[in-house]
Order: sequence, then C-alpha cells, then structure tokens
Amino acid sequence: MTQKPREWLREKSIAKKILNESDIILHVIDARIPSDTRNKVIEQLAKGSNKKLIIVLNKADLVPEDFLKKTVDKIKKEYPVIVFSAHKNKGTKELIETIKNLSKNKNLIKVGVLGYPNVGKSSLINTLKKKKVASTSPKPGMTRGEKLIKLDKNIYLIDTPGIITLEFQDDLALKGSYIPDKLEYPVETALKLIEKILKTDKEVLAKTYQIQPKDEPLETLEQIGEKLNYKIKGGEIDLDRTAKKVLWDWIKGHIKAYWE
Ligand SMILES: Nc1nc2c(ncn2[C@@H]2O[C@H](COP(=O)(O)OP(=O)(O)OP(=O)(O)O)[C@@H](O)[C@H]2O)c(=O)[nH]1
Ligand SMILES: [Mg+2]
Repeated sequence: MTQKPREWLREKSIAKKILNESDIILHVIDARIPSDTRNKVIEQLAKGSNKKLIIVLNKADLVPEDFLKKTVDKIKKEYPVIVFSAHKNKGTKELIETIKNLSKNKNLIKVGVLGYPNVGKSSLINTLKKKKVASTSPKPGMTRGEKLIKLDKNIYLIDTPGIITLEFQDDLALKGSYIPDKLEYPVETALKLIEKILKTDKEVLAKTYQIQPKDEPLETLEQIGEKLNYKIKGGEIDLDRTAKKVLWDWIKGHIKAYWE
C-alpha cells in the first residue's frame, strides 16, 4: 500500500493556514470512533499556536448515551467538548454559546472547522446556519477549497477539506475518510473492520445483515456476501464487492458499531 507524503504535507499546510486565520478551532470528530478520529496534527498545531480548540463529537445520533458520556468525561480533561448531531440538530445552542463565550470582547471572530474527511464538518455548518450553505456527501473528500460562511453579525465559520495525517489508506478508510472504491485491497480493509466489530459487538453485524456471525472475519465476510447474493461467475462469492459494500455501510452509519 502506498503512502502519499506529498499529499499529506499539503493537508498539513492547509491545517496551518486555517489555524493562522482562525480565532477558534472546532475540531470535529466522529462520536462512533472518537480516539481514531482525533487528528493529532490539528491538536498539535492548535497547541503550538495557542488557539482555542473545541472538540465537537458529531454523529452523536449513532451511539448510545452512556458511550457519549464516557467519551465526554475523557476528553473534557483536555478540551471543551460538545455532543453534537448535525442530523438531529443536537448541541447547536451549546456550541454557539461556547463560541460566543470564548470570543468575548472581540469584534470579529473566525471559527475554523477542521477534522478528518467525512466527519461531518460541512453538515455541522449547515445545521448551525439552519440552511444548506455547504456541500455535503457520504463520499469522503467532498469539500475542496476553504469556504467562509457568515453565521452571525460578527462570527464567521470556515469550512475546510478534511485533514489527513500520514496514515495508510486502509486506516483512513476505517475512519470513513477514504473512498472504499479507491482502495487497492478492499477485502483486507473490510476484514480489519469486521475483526474490530466482532471484538466490540458481534450482534451489530447480526442485525445489519441478518446473519449469525462467525468468530473469523473472512468467514463472516463470506456470510455477508452470501446473504447479499453478491456472486461472480461460477457461483463464487464476490468478496471484493462485498468488502466495498461493508465499508460503505460503515461510512454511512448503517452498521451501528462504535469503539473508544
Ligand atoms: N448519522 C449522522 N450522519 C451525519 C451527521 N453529520 C454528517 N453526517 C453524514 O456524514 C457524511 C459526511 O458529511 P459531510 O458534512 O459532507 O462531512 P465533511 O466532514 O464535510 O466531509 P469532507 O468535506 O469530505 O471532508 C454525510 O453522509 C452526512 O450526511 C450526523 O450528525 N449524524
Ligand atoms: Mg465537507
């Protein structure tokens, strides 16, 4: 699997630029996988430049309350944290209040919205704005350039492309930040995901695909392919197609798994 250091450096420079321009950073993470989607580059750069950073746990509608509470308790030791759901309009008031409190006595505030691709940065902006002003998509990499959006008379939000760090493509795909169809070995990545889910909560796969999952990821992937009737010539299961489907189901929130 190939790394793309040059691409990564470009992302890092975008993060730096947004940080310079912003008074406050909203670091948007996926509430289903809070540790995996905390972007170290963003946090390091924010610390280095003394910018205020708020962690927004988006997609809170996809996880249970007790898991959210546990995550909040952990993160709040380091950063202010807001439980948010762009889909359910949850946390809007609290987030706007937090931004206003942090920006007291300032005439004009710029809030940079940063995070991995596909965590819901643009959706969050639309929810705050109560209007579709930023383009969104289940496909990671939707937002290209940065975009300035006026929220209030003195508050501007900056929508940004997702910031990736130097990671393998399949690790990014597990975070929902890489398009499954572009993976060289989608089966390998889907097996990693299934392994993780079998360890955390096997029932999730049983519910999503109406199967009795085995303990072995490959057997489980085969069961899913069988159930979906994804076959190639000769009746063999189309593992590639099944793997991509599983990865898309994960990205789209159809598989209700989560982990610390
Ligand atoms: N369930 C759920 N899905 C969400 C939520 N917020 C966003 N999504 C979905 O997540 C996907 C990505 O949303 P975007 O707002 O485009 O994410 P982004 O971070 O701007 O993505 P890039 O521009 O590609 O970096 C879309 O399919 C959204 O519908 C949420 O609160 N709950
Ligand atoms: Mg976007």
